[in-house]
Amino acid sequence: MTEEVKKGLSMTRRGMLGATATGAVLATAGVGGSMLTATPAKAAGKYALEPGELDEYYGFWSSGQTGELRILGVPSMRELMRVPVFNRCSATGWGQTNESLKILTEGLLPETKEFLAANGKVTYENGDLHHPHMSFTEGTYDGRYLFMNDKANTRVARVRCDVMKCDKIIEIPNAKDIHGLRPQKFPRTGYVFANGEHEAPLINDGKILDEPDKYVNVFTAIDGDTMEVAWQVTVSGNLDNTDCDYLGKYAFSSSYNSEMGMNLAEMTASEMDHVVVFNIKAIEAAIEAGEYQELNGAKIVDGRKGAKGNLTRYIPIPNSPHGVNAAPDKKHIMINGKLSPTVSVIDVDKVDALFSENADPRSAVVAEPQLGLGPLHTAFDNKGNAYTTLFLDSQVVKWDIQKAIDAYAGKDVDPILDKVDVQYQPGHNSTSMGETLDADGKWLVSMNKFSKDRFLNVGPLKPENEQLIDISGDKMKVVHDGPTFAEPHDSIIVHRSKVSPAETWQRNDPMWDDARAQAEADGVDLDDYQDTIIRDGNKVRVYMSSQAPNFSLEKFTVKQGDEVTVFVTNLDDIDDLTHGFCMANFGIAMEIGPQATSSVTFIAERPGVHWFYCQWFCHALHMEMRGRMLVEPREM
Ligand code: K7E
Ligand code: CUA
Repeated sequence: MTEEVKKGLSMTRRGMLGATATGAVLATAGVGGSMLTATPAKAAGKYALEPGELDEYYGFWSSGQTGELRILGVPSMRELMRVPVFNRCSATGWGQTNESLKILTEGLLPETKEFLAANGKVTYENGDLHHPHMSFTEGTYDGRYLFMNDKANTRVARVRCDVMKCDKIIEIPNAKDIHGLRPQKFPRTGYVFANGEHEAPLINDGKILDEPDKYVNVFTAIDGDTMEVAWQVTVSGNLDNTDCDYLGKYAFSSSYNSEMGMNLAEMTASEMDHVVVFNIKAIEAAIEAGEYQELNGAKIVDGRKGAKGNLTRYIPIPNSPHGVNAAPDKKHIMINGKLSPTVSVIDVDKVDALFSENADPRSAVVAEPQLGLGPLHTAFDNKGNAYTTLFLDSQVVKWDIQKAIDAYAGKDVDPILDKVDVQYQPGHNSTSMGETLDADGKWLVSMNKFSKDRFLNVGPLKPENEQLIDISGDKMKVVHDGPTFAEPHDSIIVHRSKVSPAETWQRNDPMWDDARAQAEADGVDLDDYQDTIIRDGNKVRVYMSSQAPNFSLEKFTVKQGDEVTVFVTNLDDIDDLTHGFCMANFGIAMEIGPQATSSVTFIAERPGVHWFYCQWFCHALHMEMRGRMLVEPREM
């Protein structure tokens, strides 16, 4: 009997004995990913994995003003990877390699390129990534892409789940500062809906300045397959968060400033703000019929309050709503009150009448439970319960959706089932598979904005705290504190059966199409590797490969002032054999994954001997993995 089989057998036997065996089950289930179904439901409650055990879920995390995507394992809450997106990365060369610069620049608006050039830059160097969400097919994750917003510079990015790298970034025209973002759930993604948060003149060329009554806000639907803007809708009030139903009919965006106020007093003046309902089919029909204005390459329709037609409706919601969350019952959309202690529950089926019969918009609201102070976001289990963060109360409240509806209809029932303290001040929360039809009710993560005294003091800037909560029982139980650097805005918790990243790159990956085309033009075949140095005026292209523990070129010579492009192809084809290329004292470093090609361009303005080395530990002789760039001085 092989060890493998023995382990499998003992796993099965012990698995039946109860909770003590969950460790063994998880460990075995992880091997090769072939026994995913062996992971038992009773694993909920066990969050501390033994060394070598794998998590049951991927957590995809935003990082707010850090600008990257993070991958955690849930329930262990171990950070597994950082995926640079809107930021720059010293380790991988994101923001420096030609491959990443293409992605970071090609989707910028022409006016932005000009503006950046005037400031000596080619792209934005910061980002504010709030909302990462995976693509859907038929209401559940399909493991193709992750989409995410950049509030700081009005962009939307896509990460490929096969390699966990960003492959597209677009800047959204006409809108200002993309905040809420959600992919279409049904029939598939499809659209990625993106809220412009801050209002401004639609043509923002300086002719209109301090005239807020002329500002508008813009909602955008992006085609997630092509990463192009499909259409836009102008709206009244600003747009905060967004979500869409499971039927493919409507998207919903909250507005905390229906007043279009410019200061805090004005923004919070009225008792009621609103949620904007976007009628997807009607908008598509208007675009089809040519009833749009074209501006900066985007087709815009008018969905402002009082606009004719059936494109939008405005449902009044108590003061300054924030999070928008679609329940996995396919029927209810939660609008979180923020300044109001309530969550307003919209029945999607009742939304039809707002459009077909011009029914009172409030008739779509079927519950509005008082939950506590500062409700921001709501997550769901598979038992009809909702979990709402209470920012001011520093709690998560668990409540029964049906009971809330009954109470609103006049029944004497209390929808609140449980409250748990979190440390401190939660913003988003997310449950395992909770934003899909496969919500499973095992885990909830509360992303708390403050950690205060929870960790060793590291100075005035503190980490934030994301807490893991076991929701498998009647009572919620906080089981883990996790400090994180700025800022765990939002996350999704995805069962590992939904995602299957590659172990190595494919040699013909589109990521280096440009490098491949250049190589071909230079007579270099990237698949049948030969070292080649091409001189093309003052441009020098150096093609080399890496194979532990060597670069194929031990040295190359250029002239001072040459524009040098180094292409490195990593010929190692086993998993976890990444090399690096760091050109010392040139500020150049990049990652080259197994079977990948990476390239970087710089001006060799420093004469003399310069070492390049592999900065990614790859072999016992990793230190020896180095070579020289000899730069001949101009005068000689
Ligand atoms: Cu999703 Cu913080 Cu941008 Cu709520 S937002 S907390
Ligand atoms: Cu190659 Cu270190």
